[in-house]
Amino acid sequence: MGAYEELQELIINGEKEKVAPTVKILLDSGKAPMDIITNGLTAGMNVVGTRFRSGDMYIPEVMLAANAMKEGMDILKPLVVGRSLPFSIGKLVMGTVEGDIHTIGKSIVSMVLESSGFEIIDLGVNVTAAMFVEAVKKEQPKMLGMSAMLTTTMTRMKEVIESLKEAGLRDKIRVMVGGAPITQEFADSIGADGYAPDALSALAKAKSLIS
Ligand code: B1M
Repeated sequence: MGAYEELQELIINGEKEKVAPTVKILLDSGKAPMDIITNGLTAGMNVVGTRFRSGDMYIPEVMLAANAMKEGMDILKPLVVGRSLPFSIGKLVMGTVEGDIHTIGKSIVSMVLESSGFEIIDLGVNVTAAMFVEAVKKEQPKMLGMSAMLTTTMTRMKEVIESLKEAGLRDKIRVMVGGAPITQEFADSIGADGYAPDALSALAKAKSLIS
């Protein structure tokens, strides 16, 4: 089994205690932290998603997988974000929308943007439209990023954009959306400025939106 496959298996099986030693072996062998996140942790979580959808895995197993993923992220995040530039190229308020507690994708996007010089105000998960609006008023960011992982919560994004309009803030910031069920067509339909399918595209999109 290849080095990344071994880490994927640990995520799939939720073997949290073996994740840290395996990540350290990969780092020692010269693998880049972002490659370990993408080819090991995220690739494993994608298999979990497929098995969950087909009924081969259940919620408790998915939670174990998420905990195992967090174990790896705790080691790798400081290594990626540690390369942060000593200045901010733009402030971005980020959160997962109301009713949605999926945190992993949002955190990876935040981490990649932060490592490239963005200042991230992460509001966490289950963030209401009022909380987003309040944060935009207080922080005055260049951008707002919203993540949604459920078809039942993606509609909240439109509510947030409407609330920004009502508060007279919409034309002051750029809005980027993402998450598994989100598409470019959906982003256009709710009046978002940008959509990205993954963390690296989110970085490119964020840079182009604020330039
Ligand atoms: Co949930 N879940 N889950 N879950 N879960 C999904 C999303 C699902 C697709 C699984 C499936 O059926 N195959 C499905 C949604 C179906 C749908 O709506 N059509 C689902 C369901 C149904 C549910 C529950 C309703 C299950 C239940 O209770 N019956 C429940 C809902 C809870 C809630 O939020 N209210 C639930 C719960 C959970 C857990 C708590 C067990 C756990 C979350 C743990 C945590 O986050 N702390 C969980 C997990 C882990 C998943 C899957 C398996 C993996 C998600 C993940 O972390 N992926 C997921 C299946 C899947 O996505 N294939 C699933 C890895 C991550 C790196 O990718 O999040 O896509 P992702 O992020 C990517 C991109 O999307 C993008 O970049 C990221 C990095 O590359 N991106 C952005 C994300 N946000 C962005 C923002 C941007 C730009 C890009 O700009 C701002």
